[in-house]
Amino acid sequence: MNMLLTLADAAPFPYTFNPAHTALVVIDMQRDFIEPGGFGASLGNDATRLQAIVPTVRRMLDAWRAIGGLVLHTREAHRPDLSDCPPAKRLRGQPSLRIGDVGPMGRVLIAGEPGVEIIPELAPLPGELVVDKPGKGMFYGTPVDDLLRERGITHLLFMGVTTEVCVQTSMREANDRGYECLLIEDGSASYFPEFKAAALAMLTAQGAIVGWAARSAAVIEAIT
Ligand code: C5J
Repeated sequence: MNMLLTLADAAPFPYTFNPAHTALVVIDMQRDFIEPGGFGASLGNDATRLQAIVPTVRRMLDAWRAIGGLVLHTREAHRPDLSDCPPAKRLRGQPSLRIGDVGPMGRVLIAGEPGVEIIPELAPLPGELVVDKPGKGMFYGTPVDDLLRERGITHLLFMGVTTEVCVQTSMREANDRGYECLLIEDGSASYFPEFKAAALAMLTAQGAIVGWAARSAAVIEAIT
């Protein structure tokens, strides 16, 4: 679909994008964050909180795939030898399982382990981009910028988890690189609802200082 579309109800003001130059970004919808027994749960979080957005993310993905739009999935994942995991990240806090430890879904946040996989309902399709990232943001230590620029992508629509950590960090990194970013608010979740609300307010404040926000229904209506 190669045409300019406008989401009139986006916050803080209408957002215009051309799907041909826009990627739908799905951040870290991995078993390690979404399912009990993974990294998210090992930090003391209620992983079921994140499951609520799965049908919305799937609906948005289906609509975007139907118009042939580019999809980028990210996974927070480290090398098996942990050479890309700073000790400060591994040793922070008092989780019951640290990155690299063996848990119910294999080694926590290690590439290739079952827990790192994207949940089956949202599994990437052939031709979609899948990028492992060692940090919270999707640009740090990854080829994401090149992958997007060589495909002519200028606009990014974000979904995924968690809103205030990996989604917000990725959106801020993208904004600094000149991408026009929008958060699909009901396609993103946090273990802490109040953090999601605060992130949404921060991102869109001061005239879209980081970007825009809109609901999935508005995006789906615009593209169908
Ligand atoms: C976290 C993420 N919360 N994907 N990762 O550690 O947001």
